Order: sequence, then C-alpha cells, then structure tokens
Amino acid sequence: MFKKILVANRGEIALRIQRACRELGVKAVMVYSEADKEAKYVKLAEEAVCIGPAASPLSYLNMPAIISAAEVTDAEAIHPGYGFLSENADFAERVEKSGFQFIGPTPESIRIMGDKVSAKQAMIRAGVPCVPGSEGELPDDPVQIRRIAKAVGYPVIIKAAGGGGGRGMRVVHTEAALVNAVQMTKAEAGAAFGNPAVYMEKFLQNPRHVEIQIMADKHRNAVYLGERDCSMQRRHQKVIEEAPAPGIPRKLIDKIGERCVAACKKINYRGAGTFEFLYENGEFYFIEMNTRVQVEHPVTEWVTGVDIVKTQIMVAAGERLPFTQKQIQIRGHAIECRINAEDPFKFTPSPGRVTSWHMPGGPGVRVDSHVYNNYFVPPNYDSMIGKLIVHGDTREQALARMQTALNETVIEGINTNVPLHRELMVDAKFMQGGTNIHYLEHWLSQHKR
Ligand code: MV4
Repeated sequence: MFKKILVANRGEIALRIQRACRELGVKAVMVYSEADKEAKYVKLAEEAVCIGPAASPLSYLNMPAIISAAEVTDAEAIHPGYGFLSENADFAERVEKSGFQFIGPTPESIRIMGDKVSAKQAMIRAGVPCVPGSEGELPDDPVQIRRIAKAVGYPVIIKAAGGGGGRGMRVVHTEAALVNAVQMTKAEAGAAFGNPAVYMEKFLQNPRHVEIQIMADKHRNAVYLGERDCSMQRRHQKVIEEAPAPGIPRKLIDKIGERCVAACKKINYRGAGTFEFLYENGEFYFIEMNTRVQVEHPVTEWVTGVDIVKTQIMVAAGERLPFTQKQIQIRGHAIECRINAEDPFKFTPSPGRVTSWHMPGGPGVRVDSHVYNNYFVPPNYDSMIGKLIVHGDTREQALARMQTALNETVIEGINTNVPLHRELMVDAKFMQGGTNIHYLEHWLSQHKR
C-alpha cells in the first residue's frame, strides 16, 4: 500500500478521499487554492500545499503545480476525484511519466472513453448494447448523412465525439433539418472541443438514465456493483440519485452488469468506472462511460457495503479486488440529495458565509460535506456543497428517512436547494418511482414561483 497520496481536488470529495486514506493508514496531502484555505479538510490535514489562486485554471487545473506538490511532499500517487483533471488523459500520462501512480484507469482507457465515437465502437465490439445509429463518425457527404438517418429513423440526435454530459448535441426531427443541423453541430464541436467529429443516434424520447458502477483491478478481475437511477436532473446536472433503480427487474440488471464486466476485461480496464445507459421499454442502451469516481457513489456504497474510494486506492496500489461478484448483494434502498448553494427555484448561485449549519442524523443518514458553521462558500467553483444520503430496508423507508432528514436540516446565510428537495420527496410521482429524464424539468415548469 502507498505511504502517502496527494488529493488533487477540493470540496466534499477531497474530504471523502482524505477519510478513505485515514482508514487505510495512508497519509493524505491536500492541495488547495487561495479560496480554499479555510476548508475543513485543509484544517484537518497533516500536510497541505497551496497550488495557486482561486481561479481553477491556475490551481485545480494547473498540472505542473499539482505534480510539483506531489514531488515536494514525496507522495507516491495522485487521486484526481471527479471534475477538474479526473478525466484528462494528458494529466494521467504526465502523472505517470513523473513517476507517480494515477489513481484511476490508464491514460489510454481515459482517452478511448473521452472520445464518444471510439468509446461506442469499443462497447459495440465488447458486446454492450448501444443506441442504434451511425457506425462511427458521420461522413461529410449530405447524401450519405441522409441515407444513415433514414435507416436509423427519425427523430435522430447528432452528438459531438468530444462532447459528453449533454454538451454538443442536437435533436433532428425531419430530413429537411438534417444536413444543416449536422453542419452546425460540427462547427460548434470544432470550436468547443477542438474536434469537429460528430455521430448520429436514434433519439429516445422518454428514457431513464440508469448507470452501472464497476470496479476492476490490475489482474483482470472486474465486478459490477449494481446500478443507480440518475433520471432526476436539470440541464444535465443530477439533483437526486438512487440505488437500486425502481422497478427494473434484478435479472435485467445482472444481464447488463455482466456485459459491462466482460467489456472491462476485454479492454483491460482498471479502477472505478461507470457505464451510462438510457433505459426505455425494458431495454438498456449504452451512451457514455465515465472513468472516475462519481458524485453519486455513496448510494452504491450503501446498498453494496463496498467502500468505492478505498477500493480505488487499493487497486491502484496493485492489490486484488477484495470481493468477488458472488459476494456483492444489493441490500435495501439508498437515495442521495445533492445540496447546492443556489436559489432553490431560480437556480442562481448563492455563495457566501454559512452562518448556521445543522445537519441531520439518526439511523440510515449520511452527510458528505466539507462545510461547517461559519464556513465561506467561495464563488469560484461548482455550487454543490454537500450531499445528504439515506438508506432504508425499502424505498418507502428511505423516502421517509430523507423527508425527516431534510426537515431537520438548517442552513443559514446562503440559499440552498433544500426546499426543492423537501417538495420533491413528497411528490406523488417521484414517490411512486421510475420517473424519466424529463420529469424534473417538467415539474419545475409547473411549479413556477
Ligand atoms: C440521448 C438522449 C436521447 N436519445 N441520446 C444527455 C447527456 C448525455 N450523456 C446524453 N444525453 C442524452 N442522450 C439518445 N440517443 C437523451 C439525452 C438526455 C439526457 C440523458 C441522460 C440524462 C438526462 C438527459 C436530459 C436530456 C437529454
């Protein structure tokens, strides 16, 4: 096992990684920007290094500053968390060329999955079901583009190979709009991602977003840790996640999970990973793979009993997965509410000083947050300031525990989306389970204030 690792992130995930290190008896070096001097994990750290000013490009995205911090502190490995440099193949490569272990997959895996066309081709070859569409990048020839769309069937969606997470896509309903839409998406993709390549898929109208968590080691062992339903989102930002996905038969999950594991073995994947699927009419369609630990990992941790962050560090150190597929059982139900510093219904950011911070507790309640009483939420970063996670034997019990937990929560000095969560947890349709990716935005349009 490593003696010391560097945590190249901030906020709640920096604290989460620091906690995993303490459990493993690994020293954690924290890095921080000038805006994060007061963060809890910096105060709790044995070692912390300031890597630059508040602006992310000068600190959390500053590769030389982060690698230098690892050098001066004698860290052996770097955990990138999520966001920032976590899915940057060039960073992973520079980390390894500098003699450190990158806690994540190989630069090659990150590069393949970062290009959505090559990711999809790898998945098709590995037997993972994908949304029907163009086989690879779309050609420039309008005649061929129209022929492909006709075969796929309208509506279609044009997506940028360099996009992902909802960036660089366009839905096309008619042949008349097709070629122009392709040209527009290509131009935008070239400007935004430096790669004009686009591909086409059948546009699914009312899917759910269901993702499979996998964990793999360096010895070709891979295991799936069940699924998460992340359909409750607004503008491609997840708001609520849960595990298991309501109403999806376990045998369907097992079937798709086994495909994901086979794909991991085929591409020699290592570390934590998430296969994102659209789920519609009882079928799974792969869309993207994430090669990092995700914000919503705690719901999986709670229903499987696996510590995903600890396991990431163990497998990066070369250890074998400490569990087999047979040992993974799904127990009960977990729900996560992301707590954002923002207006709960207008969504404008609300940074500033937290004058009062009272978090709930009791059976089946977990709070992952770096915030404390009198903490100042800097305006420079993502608005997510913590996560409230509950577990119950059943979904009904988990919902009841989340309702109580949200009602106990007191955050003053800034606005948060806690009032939105309180309303959603008693919404009849959400309580029923199985709402699709459009439900929250539709709900919000009917709850204008
Ligand atoms: C789609 C789709 C419908 N059909 N692809 C958006 C984020 C990116 N990961 C993929 N996205 C979508 N791809 C096909 N073929 C609908 C979406 C989509 C979506 C997906 C997951 C969660 C929320 C979403 C919101 C709008 C659109």
